[in-house]
Amino acid sequence: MITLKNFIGGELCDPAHGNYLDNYNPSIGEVYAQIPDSSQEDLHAAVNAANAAFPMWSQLPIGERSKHLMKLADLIEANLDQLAAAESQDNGKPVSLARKVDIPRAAANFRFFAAAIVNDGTSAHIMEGQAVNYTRRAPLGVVGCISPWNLPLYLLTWKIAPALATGNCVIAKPSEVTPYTAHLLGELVQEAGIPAGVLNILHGRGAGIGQMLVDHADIKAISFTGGTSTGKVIARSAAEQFKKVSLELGGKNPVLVFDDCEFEEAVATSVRSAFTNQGEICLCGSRIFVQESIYNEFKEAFVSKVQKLKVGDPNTTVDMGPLVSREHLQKVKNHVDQAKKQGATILTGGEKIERKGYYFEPTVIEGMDEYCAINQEEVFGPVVTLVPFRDEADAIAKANSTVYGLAAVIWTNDLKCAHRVAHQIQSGIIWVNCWMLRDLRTPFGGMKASGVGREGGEEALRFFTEPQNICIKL
Ligand code: TXE
Repeated sequence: MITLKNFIGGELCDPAHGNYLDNYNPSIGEVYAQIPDSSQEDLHAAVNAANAAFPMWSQLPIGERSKHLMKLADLIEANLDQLAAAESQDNGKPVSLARKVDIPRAAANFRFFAAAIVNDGTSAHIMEGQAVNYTRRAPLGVVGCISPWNLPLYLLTWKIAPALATGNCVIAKPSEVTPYTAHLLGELVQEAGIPAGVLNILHGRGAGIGQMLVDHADIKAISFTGGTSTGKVIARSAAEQFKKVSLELGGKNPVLVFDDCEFEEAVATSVRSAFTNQGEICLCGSRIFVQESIYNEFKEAFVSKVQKLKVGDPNTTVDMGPLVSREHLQKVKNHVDQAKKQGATILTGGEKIERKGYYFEPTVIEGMDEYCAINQEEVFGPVVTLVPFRDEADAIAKANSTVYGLAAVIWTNDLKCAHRVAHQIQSGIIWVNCWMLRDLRTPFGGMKASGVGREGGEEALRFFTEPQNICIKL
């Protein structure tokens, strides 16, 4: 049994009250670790450490801050094997995916923002003959970063990296469902020689330590990724103190397949965009709309590919591991059962896999219109629907028919159609003839119930700083 620790003031420490939560390995459904159930005392210690570190960290020359973060990126890469194994054990994702995507991306997050700050400038507005205005961008102080369980280290570092790079000190709260790599990150921060108190990591429940973090008066901003309903609670709490919030929430992303697309590529990538990471990525395309003229052909090719997906022990060569938790497995099953009751046709899958652990079959559903629950509610699992559409206008209406607006995929060889459709889809991210092709400089985030604000590149550097205009009379 592993006992994880909080990371406060540069030290790995036990929770003040000595309370712990069970942490499960989803591939076997057994407890393998105890994690701190942190309390106000732990939060106070972390806030004190962060406040004490802030003057030094925020005034460090940017070249020095950048070097610290580069060192951390190097250490993440050097510990790829251990981190990937931990991520897979904690979350259930195939270890091959963690090695290829999660851990390299965590290193890339630090490297990207470490480079960004040394290349960043600021703006000046000159009033000829009268005055010069320049914009100073100051760090906010101590900020909170709260992350979910689906891409644990990837998303935690996506927040921590820009926050630290811009000179803030951070209190991070990883998901209580997948805390292991955050614990290991604390060890690497020590090894990298990042000054004590600059990054603090508190484990525990969302409604417990998570909410305390949001409510603490010394926390100047909250960057959150997670469920839409949690986002609402956080936005409400933060509004009381006029705290800055960045919210990356759920999605119900449409994939539009036009009849002039590269067929094979559209089929293969749509399988990947539906089932990568067991469908537990906010960017997964869970509603596939296919033009009537190629609907049957697409369905046949798609289902046949899905049936070849290998599901099993994430330590072996598989396409999908187990879902993250027993509760989540049940939630996914309930969504599918409800769709069945409402008349859905299950083209493949639809059931739990009878074995130890939380496995669910890759599932393809048809026969439900865009307003049915299965096409409206975020399932966040290996479940995708197929729906035919008539023409461009119909495709756009169907794509926009949910409260969400995170990502969309368009498959067509008609460039004009791609632009026209992209401009009318209410989504923060549009991929044309590709999926998950990420450039860290681009704005990342959603419209409508998928979020508030954007992460990535300049957007993140702006979020974690306060602009101050300084006007000097000539
Ligand atoms: O998310 P939560 P969960 C969706 C997906 C999933 C659902 C719930 O549909 O089924 O959300 O997942 C912390 N104050 N996404 O339960 O609860 C919590 O401890 C402060 C979409 O994991 O939103 C965790 O660290 N913090 C998503 C983080 O918030 C609170 C990724 C996310 O937990 C808190 C994951 C509170 N009151 C799930 N309550 C995406 N868009 O990527 C919880 N937390």
